[in-house]
Amino acid sequence: MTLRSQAVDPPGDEDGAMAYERDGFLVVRGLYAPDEMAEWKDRVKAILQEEGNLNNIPSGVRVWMADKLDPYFCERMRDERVARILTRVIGPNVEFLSVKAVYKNEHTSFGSPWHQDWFYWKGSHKLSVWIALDDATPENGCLRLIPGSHRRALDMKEVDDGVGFGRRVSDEDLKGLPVTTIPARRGDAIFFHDLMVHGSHPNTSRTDRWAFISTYRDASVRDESTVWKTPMPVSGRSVPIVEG
Ligand SMILES: O=C(O)CCC(=O)C(=O)O
Repeated sequence: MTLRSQAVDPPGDEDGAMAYERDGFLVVRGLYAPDEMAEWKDRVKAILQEEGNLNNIPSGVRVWMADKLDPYFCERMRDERVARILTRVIGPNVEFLSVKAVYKNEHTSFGSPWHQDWFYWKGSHKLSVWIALDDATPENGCLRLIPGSHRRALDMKEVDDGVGFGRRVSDEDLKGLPVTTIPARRGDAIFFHDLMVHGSHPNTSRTDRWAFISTYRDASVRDESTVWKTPMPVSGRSVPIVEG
């Protein structure tokens, strides 16, 4: 599998926002520098190690709410590079909600199953950014998604097999729909809608595949979701939080 080796500029305002609206996702190559991703990965590994969670979480997923996040990352989840794209796609008022590390390695080599994130939080629609901390390929578990699937909520099935993602879309419901696999270089970012049906390939490579997924919302829209109590501003102003 050949990956694009060169970072490309993010699409212009119109192109990026239109592609997101049409497809439900937007790939921005080289949003962050590869060296920086190595630093993020070292840092998040050290945090997980200190918590005792590095090899302890069977799903390989650890979530931090904005106010509980290491200040180093909190700053980077809201910096100019990402804010520039978020304000094009979401609008002038944006809040940062949370971030998760998703780590696939020899202990957590399964792919993330097909799901729509919205069922985990409901309320107003959110946008997440999947950031490659390692090069990601079909062999080591890169993201896959179904373009255009953000237009409707599908049936989610409750599943408990011990690896997280308790609400999933069944393969049956996806029959005949086009699947896009998105290999990524370290520092590439995939912006996607919370109704986007997505998952990842299993990691059969025995090498690491780490990603960060940060989540944002339009801060000018009332949100009935009770998941987030402490959003942080990225841009513009916010409506008061709805008490849950
Ligand atoms: O395996 C992955 O990186 C995808 C994780 C994912 O889809 C999620 O956490 O919502």
